[in-house]
Amino acid sequence: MSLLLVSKNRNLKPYKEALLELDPNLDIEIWPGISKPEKVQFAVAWRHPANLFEKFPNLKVISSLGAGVDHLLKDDTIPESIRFTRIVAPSLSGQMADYVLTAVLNIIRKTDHYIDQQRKAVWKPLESLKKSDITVGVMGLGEIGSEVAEMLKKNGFSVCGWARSRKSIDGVNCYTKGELGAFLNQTNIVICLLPLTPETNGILDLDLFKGLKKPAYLINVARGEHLVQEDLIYALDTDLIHHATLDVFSQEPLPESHPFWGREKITITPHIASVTDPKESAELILENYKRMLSGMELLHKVDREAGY
Ligand code: NDP
Ligand code: OXD
Repeated sequence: MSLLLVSKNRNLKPYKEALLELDPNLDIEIWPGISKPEKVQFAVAWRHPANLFEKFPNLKVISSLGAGVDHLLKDDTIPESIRFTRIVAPSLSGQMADYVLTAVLNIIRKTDHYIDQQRKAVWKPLESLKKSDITVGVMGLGEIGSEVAEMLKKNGFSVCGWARSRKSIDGVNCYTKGELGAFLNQTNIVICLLPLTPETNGILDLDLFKGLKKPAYLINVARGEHLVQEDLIYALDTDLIHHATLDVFSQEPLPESHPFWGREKITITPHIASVTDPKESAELILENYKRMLSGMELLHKVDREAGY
């Protein structure tokens, strides 16, 4: 029995080391150097090569190496019988909460304007937005979004949230899927923390931007495909949206020629809002590996039908 680690863009050695530290007897293969594909029953994947999983006749479970599973779900060569799990970990939510709080504070304290003014040697105090005048809205109140909403509330913001089902989070105004309009009407700074599914693909479009309370701002930390890129540029040019903070893009790395790079009203980070920690993930992966081997219920299973 062996465990396979596969990624086209992540260094997997720290994950292998963390797993072996927990159990030195584990048999771990790292793609592409796989010696015995028939022994692989459990795989851990992040951006895997196309058709890879067809080569493992005894594969039973694939764990995403992150919170998102869209990279697995879009591969229709993976048989229905293979179960998917994902990483749900305190440090993933914690890092995301820090990133979002930083981005929200940068917006209300106009940090980008001051950075620009410094480059031009301009000394000009600007009026900050008051916390009391701003509502932050979180789209997606799952493992990460709910923690982000709670943390914003603790930091003195008015917070509302939107999810498929009704949520109850202390002090947070929660809306359900059919109440998107009411959620947007309340929201100045919208944060996307939805999973990427056929329903949420392209959800950050001109209609959504028009529905936001003004002044309006966007923070997208979920997936690039949530955003209709030309709608964002139009919304920024027409002041429907004042500023966008983007950590995720439909093409990563974002190509050098992409129009987002040159935009003053866009802040770009390279998909670093929240990154899985090898030690923390290794514990979860090993737990699920043992559960699979002993026929027990897996942790953090993905509903392949719902898409998250
Ligand atoms: P969860 O699966 O725990 O939560 C998803 C939330 O979205 C749930 O509240 C769910 O509602 C809601 N949702 C799903 N579909 C819809 C819909 N059609 N309409 C309204 N609400 C919907 O995900 P996580 O919190 O763990 O992660 C969220 C996403 O964050 C990931 O999928 C990933 O894309 C992104 N991410 C980005 C990172 C980065 O570094 N930029 C790092 C980690 C994650 P309900 O609760 O009712 O089911
Ligand atoms: C994740 C991510 O889904 O890094 O964990 O985006």
